[in-house]
Amino acid sequence: MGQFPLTLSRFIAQEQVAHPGTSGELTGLLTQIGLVGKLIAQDLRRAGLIDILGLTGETNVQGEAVKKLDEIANETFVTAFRQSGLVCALASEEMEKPVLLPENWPQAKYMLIFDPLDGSSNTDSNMPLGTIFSVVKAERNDRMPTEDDLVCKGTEQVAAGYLLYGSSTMLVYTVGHGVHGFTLEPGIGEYLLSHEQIRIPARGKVYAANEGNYHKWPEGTKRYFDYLKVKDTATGRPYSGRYSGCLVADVHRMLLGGGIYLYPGELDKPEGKLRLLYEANPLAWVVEQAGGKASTGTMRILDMEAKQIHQRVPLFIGSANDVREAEEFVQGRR
Ligand code: FDP
Repeated sequence: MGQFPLTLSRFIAQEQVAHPGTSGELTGLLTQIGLVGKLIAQDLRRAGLIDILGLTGETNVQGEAVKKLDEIANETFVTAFRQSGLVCALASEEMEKPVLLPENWPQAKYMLIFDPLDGSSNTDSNMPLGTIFSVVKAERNDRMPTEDDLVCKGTEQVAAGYLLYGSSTMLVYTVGHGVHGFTLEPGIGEYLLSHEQIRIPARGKVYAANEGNYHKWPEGTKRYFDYLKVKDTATGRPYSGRYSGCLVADVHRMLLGGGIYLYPGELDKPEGKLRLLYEANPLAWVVEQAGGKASTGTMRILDMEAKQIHQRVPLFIGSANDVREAEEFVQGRR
């Protein structure tokens, strides 16, 4: 037998020894996220058999139709974390207001912000889906956090990552010491280290975007897209287009192979579609920790001032040279 496989919990424990600042509470929290991921993955695997596909008939706070699986994934998170005693507040894409858990405070200092099921338009066609999470710390010791305390800048995150439900289930996370990926081994129900210290190539050959929106984009964004399709051997153009409709899956592809994912602002909707706190911020931190870059087109995502939980933001994320180049076009410097 080769090297003995390293489980998620063992790896986190080792990281804690190597970086003594990392708290034990955070270890429990990441393990619990892994457990929730297993429960969601199990539902997804059987979704076509147990009448949980399709819509609930409700509309969420973003005005989007809620899928049954969105609701199930959200409930799984809330139930698992309410009972765990590990966090004092939860906020998610599917809930207009955060769930505050005074019964867990002051023992639990962490707050979890998440998108329970990213790419939910993929649910009914057996395409990849994801979960995105961001962990922040309640800074005040003298009172229970409020909704405003969850609205933090990306630089304040203490852990972030995603679960990818693809041909295999993966958990990828950072606590600020690089990015590590674990693959769920279904036979033993454990996440095993499969991608240690991921580094994103400085330039890729792939772009991911919903190009159906091309005519809604500002001039600079359009010119960048046109540029990606022009032949040029030095920069490896034309790039290949690969868009799954699931942000997690597309960013994961970039993380491993390089390239750029874009959901730009539009002329009538300059703020774009994606959400800052539970989509852009956690993925930006993961990608930066792997050596990449994440930008609004004009500034670093992690430096964005957060004003509200469901705030939207344009996103350009991936290989550093690709994102830098996109910024030059968006800012009219090219
Ligand atoms: P979805 O609305 O299906 O949940 O989070 C939003 C997201 O998916 C991303 O996962 C995905 O990249 C993008 O929106 C898809 O939006 P379009 O359908 O507009 O392309």
